[in-house]
Amino acid sequence: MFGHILNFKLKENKVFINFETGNAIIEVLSPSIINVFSPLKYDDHYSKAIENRTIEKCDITATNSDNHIEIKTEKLTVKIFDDFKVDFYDKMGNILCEDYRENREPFERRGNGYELLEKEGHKVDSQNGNHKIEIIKKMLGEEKFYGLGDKTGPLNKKGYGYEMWNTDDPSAHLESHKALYKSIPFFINLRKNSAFGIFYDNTFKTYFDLGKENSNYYYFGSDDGNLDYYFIFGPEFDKVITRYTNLTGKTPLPQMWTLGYHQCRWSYSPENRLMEIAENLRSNDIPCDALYLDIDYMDDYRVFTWNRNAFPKPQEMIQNLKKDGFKLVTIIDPGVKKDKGYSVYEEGLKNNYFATDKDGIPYVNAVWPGDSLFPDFSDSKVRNWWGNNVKSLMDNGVSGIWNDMNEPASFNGPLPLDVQFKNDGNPTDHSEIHNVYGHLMAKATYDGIKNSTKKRPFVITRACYAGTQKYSTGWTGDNQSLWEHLRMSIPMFLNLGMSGLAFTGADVGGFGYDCTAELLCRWNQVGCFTPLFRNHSTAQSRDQEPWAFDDETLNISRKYIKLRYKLIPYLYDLMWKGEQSGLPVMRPLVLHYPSDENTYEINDEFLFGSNILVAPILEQGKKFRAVYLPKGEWIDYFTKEKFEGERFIVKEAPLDICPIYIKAGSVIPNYPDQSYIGENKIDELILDVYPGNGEYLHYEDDGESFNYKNGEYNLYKFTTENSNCFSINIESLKSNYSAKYTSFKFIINATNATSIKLNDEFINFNTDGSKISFSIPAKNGELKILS
Ligand code: MIG
Repeated sequence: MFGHILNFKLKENKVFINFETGNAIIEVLSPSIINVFSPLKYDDHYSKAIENRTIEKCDITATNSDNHIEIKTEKLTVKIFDDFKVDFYDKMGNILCEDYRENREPFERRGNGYELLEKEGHKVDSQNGNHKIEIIKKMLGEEKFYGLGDKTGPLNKKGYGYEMWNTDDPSAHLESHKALYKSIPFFINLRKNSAFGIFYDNTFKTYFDLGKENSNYYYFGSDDGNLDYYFIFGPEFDKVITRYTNLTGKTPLPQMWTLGYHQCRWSYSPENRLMEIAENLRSNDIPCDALYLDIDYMDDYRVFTWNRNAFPKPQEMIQNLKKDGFKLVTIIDPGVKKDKGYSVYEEGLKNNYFATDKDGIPYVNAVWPGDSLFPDFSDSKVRNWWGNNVKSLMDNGVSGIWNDMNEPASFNGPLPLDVQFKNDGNPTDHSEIHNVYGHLMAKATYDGIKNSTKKRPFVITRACYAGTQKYSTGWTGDNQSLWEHLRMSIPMFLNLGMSGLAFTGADVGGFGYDCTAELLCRWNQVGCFTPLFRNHSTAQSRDQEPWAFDDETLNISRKYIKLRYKLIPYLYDLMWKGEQSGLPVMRPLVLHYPSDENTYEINDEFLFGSNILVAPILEQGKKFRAVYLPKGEWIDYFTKEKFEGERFIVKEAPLDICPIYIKAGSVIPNYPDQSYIGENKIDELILDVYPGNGEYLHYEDDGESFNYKNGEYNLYKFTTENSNCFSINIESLKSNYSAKYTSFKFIINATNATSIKLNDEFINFNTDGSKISFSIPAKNGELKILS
């Protein structure tokens, strides 16, 4: 590619290299993060994913070896050869990642009748062509690949090829789909207990092939943009995610209510239908925090308007819903109806806020409102304007915004690649903006909500790029009421989580097609552990609310929605911890057990944090399944049976049972029953304890404001130890939020006690089968369970 190395120079944290026909920069962002860059299109990064490019000061050397340049940090050695071949070694000299020196050699597709097949309507997969930028890495053996956002198919992406081009494909999502709504060009490579990640920060259409066309190498590439990727070393698996999110941002702590159950449908309209849903939720004793308005609440699909026939007094209606504990979330599409006199259109037009064709004429395509214009979210002025429009909805009392159709989707064919965007002074076209269109719309929405409410914004978006997690949650788009889609959602969530998006969810029950009673039961059992827990379905599909089938379905749905509410403080803790670590809520087993090969390909189980393992039933009629338990002792959540890990067990799971296991040594904070978050002030925190050795941090704050950023929160540490007797140490690490718990109610599972001491004084307790329980003031102390 670049010819011979001519010379190089180390300046601060960068090594500038001149080749015969190109130049490059190797930049050390930290001892474990190296940026490999060549300004093929632009002189700088202009990253849409990385907002705070922080450089960690560290020791760097760059020396000339006979045929290469050698750059060393405390953790890595990077060797750069002629033709800009780059190899990475750990400090012991083990190869981690090596550029492939041969040419690509794709397998051959044999057979005739290519045209006929296509004519007959078959999708014929063509070979990925050659690309202007191609980074080809040698397959060293035993690699597993994870990440890449919302791609379909199994957890481990080895042997598959994908594209990054945000796509709204209304057909049923299959393993063969190359792209869906999100483009997150980041993957993790795990080999022999040593992991690294690669983030290819390029927003043009991008290709990933992880050993599909040839098992000797894997590659990524694109036809435009810069050569710009980050090598992110672990070697620990979880550190790769932490470091990737140090670059692209963490999923922030949300308002607590957003973690409740959400009920949605296309569409709850008019107002009395919405109110009927609200009443049904309460009368059926289904806890719920959020209701949604899909596109029909608008006046003829004009964004930021209300259909006053269906919703005559939105503000009053929203206030009434709030009295009953419901928040309202409204959908917003990017397309602005081309319509004289409509203020959003007129204002956008006057200020040149819309994307244009090459002649500067606003580009028109059809979406729900008919002919529409597309806001140029690449421009900060437009984002501010959009944010102010969002503010008008928030001022009406709306609590969150749901961004749809922001790939962007369009009815009259896709937006041409030469549609023009202003891009804050670096004008460019759709080929560069497409994959960040939804990302930038989410940013505009986040900022608009934050400015108007001063609370933690709640945004849901369909299209994403790397880093969208800073602004928005993501849902997986138009799935269908198919068992296959329930099954597929699990590796999808896990890979999204490893790609930085900790707050995701799928339409529970399935969007397209008609749900069945059994499918809804099993889907709620998964939804219970999905950070975004929203039941949603399309227009014309059968009703899919928990009461829409029969009593059994209602009871089972209620059981798991209530379990979710019980686990809210645990989930909230995970979000708070995730804001620092970047670790997702739903985790593949490999994330915590990367040296256990049995975990590498588990597609149908996941960890909810590190303490809870969920092994849902994902097939119709199935009443049992094999469950893999990793190292350690695990306790069946419902039966309290104990199991030693590192083995498979068979678990019976009638329709009302989702197999759940708690790691010994866990302290799981629980809330009492509530119909919505904040219904009651929680004075007594319940601590569900599973004896063993462990440590747990519990976080408490006001659940909505940014005051926690100024230290207004409480932090409790629970340390459990199982030696002579089982003991729990309670320690307050921080105590700056004043409305705090007054007492702790401990439930200690799978334990017998003759007596219990708190700081050496005997206390009263109840015994119930193999469980004991007692309440104590919420203070520091040492508990001893004596048996
Ligand atoms: O063309 O707003 O994915 O959740 O209900 C369909 C109507 C547009 C697609 C979204 C879906 C939403 C629907 N939307």
